[in-house]
Amino acid sequence: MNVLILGIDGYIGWSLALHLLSRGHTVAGIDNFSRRTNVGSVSSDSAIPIPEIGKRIEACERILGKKIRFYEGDILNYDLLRKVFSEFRPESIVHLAEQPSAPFSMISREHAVYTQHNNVEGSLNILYAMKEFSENCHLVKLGTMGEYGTPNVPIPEGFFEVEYRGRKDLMPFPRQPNSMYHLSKVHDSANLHFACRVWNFRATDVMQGVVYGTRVTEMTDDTLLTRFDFDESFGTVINRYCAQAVIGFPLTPYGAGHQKRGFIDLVDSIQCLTIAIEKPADRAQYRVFNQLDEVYDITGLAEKVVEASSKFGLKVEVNHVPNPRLEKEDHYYEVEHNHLRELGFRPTRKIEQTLDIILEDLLRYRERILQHKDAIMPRTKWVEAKSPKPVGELLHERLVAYDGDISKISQKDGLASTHRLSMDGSGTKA
Ligand code: NAD
Ligand code: USQ
Repeated sequence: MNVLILGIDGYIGWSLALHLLSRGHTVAGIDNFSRRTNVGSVSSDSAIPIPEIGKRIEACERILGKKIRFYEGDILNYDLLRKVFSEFRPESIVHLAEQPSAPFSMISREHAVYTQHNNVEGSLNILYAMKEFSENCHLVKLGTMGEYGTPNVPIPEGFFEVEYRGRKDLMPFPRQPNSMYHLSKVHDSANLHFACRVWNFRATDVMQGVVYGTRVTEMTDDTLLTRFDFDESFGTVINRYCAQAVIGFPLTPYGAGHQKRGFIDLVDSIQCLTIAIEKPADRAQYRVFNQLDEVYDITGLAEKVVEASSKFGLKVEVNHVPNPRLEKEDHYYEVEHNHLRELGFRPTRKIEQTLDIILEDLLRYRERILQHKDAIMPRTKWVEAKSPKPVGELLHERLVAYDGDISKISQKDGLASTHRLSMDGSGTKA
């Protein structure tokens, strides 16, 4: 199959490219290297050195005997998309080319605007390029589990059955994201759903959990490895913990540390995306996959990393730091994730095995992590310390306290001037 990977130079994009090639697919990719630039802008670098794209492609040809067709450029440039779509004629597109960091999107107004502009306009351009050149092409779009937030009910795969005033319908599950980045993905999902409903597109919207790991099996040589970030913006929690452990830096659960998230090994993320590509959605089908393997509490994860590190003679401490983000720190979290399993997904290995592999890989690059250790501690705050709690957060707390009965929320709860939603959906002033 002709697969076009948008964001091929990235953490997941490069890993996916190597795996798809090994399965006999023809792969082309686009990248504007913004990930490299953005990580540089927060004074950090990939712990694992990654050659520039020409050398990566050369290594791929030399070591794996496979060719990648690469287009340098920005997917915000529609003329570039015209050229790529008309030359390569993709049958499947995997869209990973977005600004993926929540903290980066929260640094300033400019970072928020950049993130949403890059992500939302980029995705729209893809939809219009599909409309112009390949309506039958299947789009696999990376969304994120964070689109849903952390509601106090189980999270279904995109849709849930609602009964309201005696009538039933299948509706999109509410999205309550916690950062400007996660919010950009919600806008993308709405646009994708629209394209499937109105233009009969076929699309899979992947609500992926946090990915961890250093490699996939095709990375048989160091020049084929993918990037690995550990700074406060671009490092994700397990990868950060491992990098911290390797340099003897205390692990940094934020706040109370009972935040729960869905996680997936890089190898399994690639396995799932491959399944989505090889078993595409039907015409006019908007398919949503919750792509994760296990749910972990972030302090429990820190303990797992401490244990794994001890096998390498590393003595590691855990030091909870004030939470720079506004998020629930102790909450209910249940996620349905059956669709990919029904299509054949089976997790490759246990997290303990992967932690060993990550630590072994990172120990070789300890000096590179040390060079950028100042980029580890969180500095980007969601709100300044003195800001009052946002009304949405207060409202949620009260709803939980009153078993979801909004009518019991009284003026005493400090929501007197809040514009409340009554149960029949009309707005009422408290
Ligand atoms: P990444 O930043 O490493 O990869 C994205 C790539 O796209 C980068 O190489 C970047 O340079 C490129 N890119 C960004 N904007 C572009 C543009 N306008 N034009 C051309 N290229 C552009 O990120 P990743 O970790 O590989 O994530 C890939 C996708 O998966 C993202 O959409 C991210 O939101 C999503 N995701 C990631 C994770 C995770 O834990 N890594 C989890 C859930 C979802
Ligand atoms: N966290 C810590 N300590 C750290 C880093 C993070 O406690 O040192 C906490 C965060 O506060 C959060 C959780 O760990 O509660 C996850 O944070 P993260 O940085 O690993 O993940 P997140 O910001 O949600 O973003 C990452 C990717 C993003 C992807 C998302 C999937 O950067 O691209 O969309 O994971 S998900 O979280 O399911 O939405």
